[in-house]
Amino acid sequence: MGRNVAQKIISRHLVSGKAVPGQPIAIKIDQTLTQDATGTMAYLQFEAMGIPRVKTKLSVSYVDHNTLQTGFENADDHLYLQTVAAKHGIYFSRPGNGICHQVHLERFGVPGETLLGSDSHTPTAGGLGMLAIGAGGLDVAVAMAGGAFHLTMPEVIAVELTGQLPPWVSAKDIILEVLRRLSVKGGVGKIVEYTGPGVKTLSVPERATITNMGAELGATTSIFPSDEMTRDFLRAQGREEVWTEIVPDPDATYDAKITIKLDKLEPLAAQPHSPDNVTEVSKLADVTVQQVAIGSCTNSSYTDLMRVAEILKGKTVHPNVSLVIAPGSRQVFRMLSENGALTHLINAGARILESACGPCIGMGQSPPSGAVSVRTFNRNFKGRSGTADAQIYLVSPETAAATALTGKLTDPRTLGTPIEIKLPKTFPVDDSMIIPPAAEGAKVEIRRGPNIKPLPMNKPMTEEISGKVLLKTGDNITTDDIMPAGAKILPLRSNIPAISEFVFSGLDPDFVKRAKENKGGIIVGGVNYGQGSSREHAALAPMYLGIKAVIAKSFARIHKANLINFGILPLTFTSEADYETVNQGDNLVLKNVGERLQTGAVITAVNETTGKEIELDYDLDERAIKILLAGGLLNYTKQNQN
Ligand code: MIC
Ligand code: SF4
Repeated sequence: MGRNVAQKIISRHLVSGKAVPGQPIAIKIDQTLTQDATGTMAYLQFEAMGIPRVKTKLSVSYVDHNTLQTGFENADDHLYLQTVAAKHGIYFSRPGNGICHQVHLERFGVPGETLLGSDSHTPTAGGLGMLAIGAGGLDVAVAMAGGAFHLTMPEVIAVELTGQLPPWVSAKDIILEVLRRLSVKGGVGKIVEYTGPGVKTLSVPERATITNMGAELGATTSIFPSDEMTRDFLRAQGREEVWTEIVPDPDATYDAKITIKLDKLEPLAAQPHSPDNVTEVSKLADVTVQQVAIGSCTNSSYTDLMRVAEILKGKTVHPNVSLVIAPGSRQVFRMLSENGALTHLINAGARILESACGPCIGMGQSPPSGAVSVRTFNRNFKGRSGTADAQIYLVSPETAAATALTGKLTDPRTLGTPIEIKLPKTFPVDDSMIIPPAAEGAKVEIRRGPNIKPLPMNKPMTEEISGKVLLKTGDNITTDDIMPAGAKILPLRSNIPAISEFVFSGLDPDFVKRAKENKGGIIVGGVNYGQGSSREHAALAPMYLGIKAVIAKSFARIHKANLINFGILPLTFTSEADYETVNQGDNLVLKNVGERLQTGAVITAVNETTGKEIELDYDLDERAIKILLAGGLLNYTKQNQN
């Protein structure tokens, strides 16, 4: 039987299990990436494993999230990351070199290989035909140590693209259309593979915009074939030798298929506060805008920013709009500077930021109270911008630039004659901001400033889990809700005792106090609990506060894996109606948990407050159960070493 692109790469990397949807599998990881906000924990975990040098083909550590350096914390982290990378065989991309996903696409991605990254947007490299998956830092540490990555074999669904994009409609509009159709949970347990004649009309950076935002579908990953377009891009980056063709067999099958007619697409926008709340930009012409932000790992490539520069050339930003632009990489920045496009941006009144995540993760540029901010980013969760009541819209670079000029959400088709920006034949390559590892790691001394605190460990699971329901949430709770980021909290990522003071702080400022008073407890959630970021701090900090279990209607993939890795039991309601019977403050008792997990029996929760009993389910394979019983993956790994 014919195979699709995802199945081909998985079968070449399969270490255990059968590649049948729903079955537990393990795959070999060729490359890893980390970024600084998740990386410090990942490397502390790697160090705890006692392995001198990474066993992957390539591992890269990027610094792109925490670059504000408002105190010593970020800089301490950077020094730790640089020295730990040099010691253990990891390439180090210095702050200023760009956003991990953009740089990885330019300089390191290899079609047909596997990439595991401690960032949910790692699937960006799927634009190159790589099987690129986001995971918690601990899973990435295990991969660096040579361990396989364990996951549930996803279904592979095809998104067939036909026709060609009309003028002023761009790759961002394609992924917004996919989000409109599939929703933020439509990709859970799935790989999204792009097929059809429309594929060859899209360049690698355009494909990468689409695979990047597959994270917002909750998908395991998204992938394009590796074809002549891929080869062109790699050639232009001086890396043609890593190219191989990977296309689906003519008789390849998929578990489901949707079709998008590119010629029928219009400029789209995701409205507040969810990436799947999508409508046509033309319907939003009345929305007055105070801020426009262009950049992030979704839309900060050379072609994206050149389009913006062409639109803004010779014009001035609307007097009521603040326009900020962050180029995705130093390569992009340099090209804009050398060809004069940067001058157009500056002349138009843009505020140019360094090449980093910046406002996407709330590191500066929070909009004014109640403001509308139009962004080319990938997430518009409430509060993520740093302004609790801001309204964030997600759009293409063309729509963002048009909007910056008028001060209203503007359909770029109103701009008139279309602009055409071609991918350059050669990109200027300069890897001097990527530091190769030391030849002799043993000689490198690791620098640990006061912000680098030791890793807290969990205890093995107890047979009885009991405690208060400390919080009951609604559906689609994000990891930004659980463990917020932003300029105040992000610098504490290497200091779990300090960062745990902010768990659920946006949603419920008293949560931490309650958790401490009760010495931990249980959280109750709705559908798709933990969507969004890969940050394991959303599991690690609750673990530190004594959270023993999360009972939800359903979970997002990465967050569920992170809960397991840190020994927090993820359970689901056998009947969703039972969600209604549990209230915040109720006391729950779960008996014989370990025994039940091992025998596959349902777990019963006795609600001591109401006297009611409810049944709880779990979707955990044998390995996950062993990890939970051990109190997390680090304990489990240690037990298995002895
Ligand atoms: C994000 O976009 O939320 C982040 C910040 O890149 C996260 C990682 C993190 O929280 O450090 C992600 O997407 O995984
Ligand atoms: Fe950085 Fe934003 Fe991309 Fe996350 S989504 S990696 S914060 S640019």
